[in-house]
Parts: sequence; C-alpha cells; structure tokens
Amino acid sequence: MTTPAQRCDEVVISGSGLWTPEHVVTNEELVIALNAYADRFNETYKAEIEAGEREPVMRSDPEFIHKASGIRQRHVYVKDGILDIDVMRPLIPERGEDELSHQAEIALAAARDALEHSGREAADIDAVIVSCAYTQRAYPAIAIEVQHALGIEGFGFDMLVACSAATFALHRAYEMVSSGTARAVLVINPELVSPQVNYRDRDSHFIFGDVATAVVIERGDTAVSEHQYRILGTRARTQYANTIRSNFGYMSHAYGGDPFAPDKLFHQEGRAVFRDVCPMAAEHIRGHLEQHELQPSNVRRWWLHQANLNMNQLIAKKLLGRVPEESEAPIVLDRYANTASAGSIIAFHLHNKDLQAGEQGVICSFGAGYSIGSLILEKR
Ligand code: CO8
Repeated sequence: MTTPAQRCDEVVISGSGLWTPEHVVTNEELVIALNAYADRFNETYKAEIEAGEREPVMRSDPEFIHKASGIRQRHVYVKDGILDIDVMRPLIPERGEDELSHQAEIALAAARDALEHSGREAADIDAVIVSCAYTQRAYPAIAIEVQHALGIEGFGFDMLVACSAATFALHRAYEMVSSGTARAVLVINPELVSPQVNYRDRDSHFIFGDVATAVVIERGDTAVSEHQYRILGTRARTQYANTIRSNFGYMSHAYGGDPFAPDKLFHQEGRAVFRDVCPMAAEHIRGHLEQHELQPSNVRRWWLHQANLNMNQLIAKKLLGRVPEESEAPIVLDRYANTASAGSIIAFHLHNKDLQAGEQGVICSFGAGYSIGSLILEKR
C-alpha cells in the first residue's frame, strides 16, 4: 500500500509485546559455576599466580550480586554451556543461511505480541526497526528478515545504540509517523546478549539476561487499541565515555588476535558508570519534563532502564526527593537482570494498563555511549 505523506499531530504507542526465554539462571547457579572455574584455574596456575606472573580468577558471591544490583536471576535463550566450567558460554547451534536467524526468531515472537496488543496486522505497518545492543550479523538486516517473515511492505533497518537502542528507535519511529513517512512503525528489541557475557569475570558475569520487546507506534487519529499513549515529546543525549565497552566487531578478522579475548566481550567500570550516569539521567529527565511544563511530581509512572536497583532509586530520589513506591517506578531487573535496551520497555509492557486517561509516564534509558533517551507519554 502506498503511504500518503500526511503529517500527523498526535502519535501514539498503541501496543507492546514481550518474549521471555523459558530458561532461568539464578545468581546461585552462576556463582557455583564461576567459583568452581576460579578454584580450578587458581590451583592450576598456583605457582605463576604466587610469582605475580598471572592474575587469579576472583570468586563471586550471590549476596554481593543481590545487594549491589538488585538482580536475583536472569532468563537466557540457551542455558546449555553457561554453567559448564569447560564451556562458560551459551551453546547456540549455528543456523544455515536459509533458516530463520536466532535473533529474528525472538524478534518475531515479541513483534507478534505487540501487533496483537495494538490490534494491527502486517498490512497496517509501513516500517520495521530492529534496535538493540548487538545484531548477530551486519547484513542483511535482521529488520528486513523480520519484515519478510511477517509479510510487511515498506522498509526495515537495524540500529545499535547499546542500552538506549529501544528509546532511540522509538524516537525515529515517532518522527516517521509525525512527518507522514509511515502510518505505523514496528520497533523491536531482540536483546540476545548472553553470547557477549564473560561468565568468567565476577565483575560482570551476573549483569545480563536475554529478552525481546516490541512496540507499535502509529497515528493517533486511526489507532484502534484499548490502551493508547500519546507521545508528548522525545529527548536524547549522548556523551562519549570509555567506561562501558565491547571491542568485538568485523575488524577482529584483520587484527588476527583472539576474537573472543575478554576485551572483545562486555566489560565496564561499573562504579564510574554509576557515578556518571545517575546525575546525567536525572538532569536529562528534569529538563525534558520542564520542556513540557511538567514536574517530576506530575509523573504517575516511571518506566526506567533496568540496570541496577540502587541506580533507579537514586535517579528517582534526585527527581522526587524520596525513594519511589514500587507502583511508581516498577522494577523488573530482579527477574530479568539487565536486558540492555529492553528493560524500560519490559517495565512499560508489564505496568501500563492501570493508568487513567490524562495520566503521564516517562520511559527513560541510560547506558553505554553514554546515551540517554526519554519519551514522555500521556494515557488517552
Ligand atoms: N562477587 C563478589 N565481589 C565482587 C563481585 C562479585 N560478583 N563483583 C565485584 N566484586 C568486588 C569488586 O572486585 C570490588 O572489590 P574491591 O573493593 O576489592 O576492589 C568490590 O566488590 C566492589 O565492586 P564495585 O565497586 O564494582 O561494586 P558496585 O557496588 O559498584 O557494584 C555494579 C557493581 C553492580 C556493576 C554497579 O557498579 C553497577 O551496576 N553500575 C552501573 C552499571 C551500568 O549501569 N552499566 C550499564 C551497562 S549496560 C549497557 O550500557 C548496555 C551494554 C550493551 C549490553 C551488553 C550485553 C552483554
């Protein structure tokens, strides 16, 4: 169908979707595996470690993990291999070029859920954006594979913005719909992050989980779903920082070193990230609300990025002057852990339907880059 280039004053989120992997890994399971690996490694290299020629592998602790992050467990796409101290990575079988890719498979599950919630079909969608921390290949785009599988006309593309991938993609979708280049856009976040976790590193082995989320953004004048959220505004900010990084990429072939060395996996200076990002995120949200003549006290629901419970409480405290109630700023990271860009969308998906018409909420992500993205929503 040809889309009329008709500008649109009211753009809405008309539905969202969630795919949760069936496999769960608890903190205790992760710690047992890492500590067994550490004990064996440190015994094997005892002499070198004592001579200062090799660093020991540090043991982990489930109490530390819960206290420092609020995380109790995570869902993973494939559990096999993660807890095996001879493997310590998910054993995901490689698929042939004619098969549906892993990431497209989980993207499709979330997308179908979002289409159902929005009351939309493939024929109603003009664009597909797959936006996440990693795509499993550079091309063809996962978005185009998903577009093909769903039978959507129009166009699709992938984009990567680490933990702000979902919000930044929603911004692009909002602009497309408001400018009239698309009637409706499907934004999908297939966060298949477990292959990038270093399960031998106590600083980061507990942080991430897999999930997929999706959102339909469309014209308000034709939206049909029961729960609709008018997008009052979007705001983005980036500031370069090296404190969260992965060096894995297509250049690994040229470098000739170990393409799976620790620096090629996720690594961060967690304390520095915490210190830098909390004030940035609070200031960003306050400024965004002021642009719309709103105060933090006007916000009924905070759908915040889900990296760390203490981080969310500190950001909300900076804004509200108090620790928010669970019902004001729902937490999902205890069950899901950090799911990269999908965390705030899981929180939105699971905790939006009780809002009354005219009540406002904020979706906000913050993470690597640094990158911060927010949307102010109002229930219709
Ligand atoms: N068990 C026991 N001790 C531990 C463990 C552990 N598992 N881990 C660390 N320790 C030790 C440390 O070594 C340190 O010891 P010492 O004092 O002797 O040096 C001590 O405990 C304290 O460590 P930290 O200072 O690191 O502890 P924190 O209280 O700061 O907590 C956190 C660590 C939980 C990581 C915290 O700093 C945090 O959450 N920071 C924010 C991080 C964040 O939000 N990052 C965003 C990353 S996500 C993102 O941007 C998307 C990237 C793309 C996705 C990637 C997918 C793979």
